[in-house]
Amino acid sequence: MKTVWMGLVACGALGLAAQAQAQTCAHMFRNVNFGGDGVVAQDGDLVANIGSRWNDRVSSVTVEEDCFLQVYENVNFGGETTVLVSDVPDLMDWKNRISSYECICNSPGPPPRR
Ligand SMILES: [Ca+2]
Repeated sequence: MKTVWMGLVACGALGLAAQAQAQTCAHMFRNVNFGGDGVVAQDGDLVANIGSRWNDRVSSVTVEEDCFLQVYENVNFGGETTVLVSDVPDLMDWKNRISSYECICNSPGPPPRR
């Protein structure tokens, strides 16, 4: 009796390689000039409530290349909103105000405004 091996192993390896790895989209920091502790936004994050630890406490942000960070004044993407496309060492008007956000990379444009 003969044993025949097919290419099943090769197919499995290709499937794993195609699995996209989460990409960092932006960092938000407690203090200006990227100081204090921070929270990381991943590509594709849609966060309706930044949480009590961070609500109205973000003071500066860094945004990765080819990424957009859209921030909102209120939870559930409410109130005023703005799109950040590069590092901001002092959010000024937006300091201690962000309550929800979305972050997206390698998109032809910023996320649609709600
Ligand atoms: Ca707020």
